Amino acid sequence: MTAGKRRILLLNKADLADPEATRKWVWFFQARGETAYPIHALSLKSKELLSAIDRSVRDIVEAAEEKGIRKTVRVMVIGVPNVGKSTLINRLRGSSIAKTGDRPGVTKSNQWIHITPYLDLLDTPGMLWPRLDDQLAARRLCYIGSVKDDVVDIYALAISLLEDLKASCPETLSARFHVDDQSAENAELLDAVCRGRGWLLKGGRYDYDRCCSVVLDEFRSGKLGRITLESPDGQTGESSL
Ligand SMILES: Nc1nc2c(ncn2[C@@H]2O[C@H](COP(=O)(O)OP(=O)(O)OP(=O)(O)O)[C@@H](O)[C@H]2O)c(=O)[nH]1
Ligand SMILES: [Mg+2]
Repeated sequence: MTAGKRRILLLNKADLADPEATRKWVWFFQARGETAYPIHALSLKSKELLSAIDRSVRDIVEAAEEKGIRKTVRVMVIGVPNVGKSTLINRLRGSSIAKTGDRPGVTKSNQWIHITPYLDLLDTPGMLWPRLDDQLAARRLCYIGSVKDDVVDIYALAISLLEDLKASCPETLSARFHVDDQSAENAELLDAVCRGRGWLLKGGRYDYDRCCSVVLDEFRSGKLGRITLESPDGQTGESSL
């Protein structure tokens, strides 16, 4: 979709990401001749981004102006579901014109939104690859809430997230979930978290539903720390999975 088109790369939800990993991603894109802007759409200062858009199309606008035409710049905002595309547009517009929500698939169709008299943004539904053969990438998209929870096995997803956390930031498991037995594996991790947080049902059974949804929610909302799932060098740092 972007072939032959100018693009501005935004790394949104930077407030949830490991700052060191974000820096590495910025260098990675810089080495490829592209500028990537880490942003926090909810508190973005619109001026900087509007200037970046302005800079990237100035030559086209000026060429048109020489012919006496005042061009309206039209920009498509694209990305995987739930990354904050509509939130960003609302922030730039200064009002809640685009529907947003804490789940994927909120924007259902394309919608042009006027930002300034000479800038329109197209809000688009989040897109995923038609097939994802890379199981690790698919799992990570599920962790971040880009895939609807009701089409995945939440139980298996929460277990694999806990396994990943145990491997890369075990202190999170003890600090947040009070799991002290680091030898727990697979489904035992859910038991350990239920015990640690006291999520028990009548009769002393573990409340797995609550456990799975809280583990995923706390990860997605940053309560488990600023975590980045992928680093450009493929390495995982202390606060990366
Ligand atoms: N922490 C954090 N949350 C954000 C940020 N930007 C957006 N959000 C939240 O992320 C959720 C998804 O935002 P949307 O703007 O609806 O995402 P979208 O990309 O338009 O999603 P779809 O339309 O479903 O593809 C909302 O709960 C937002 O409040 C950000 O920079 N940081
Ligand atoms: Mg949207």
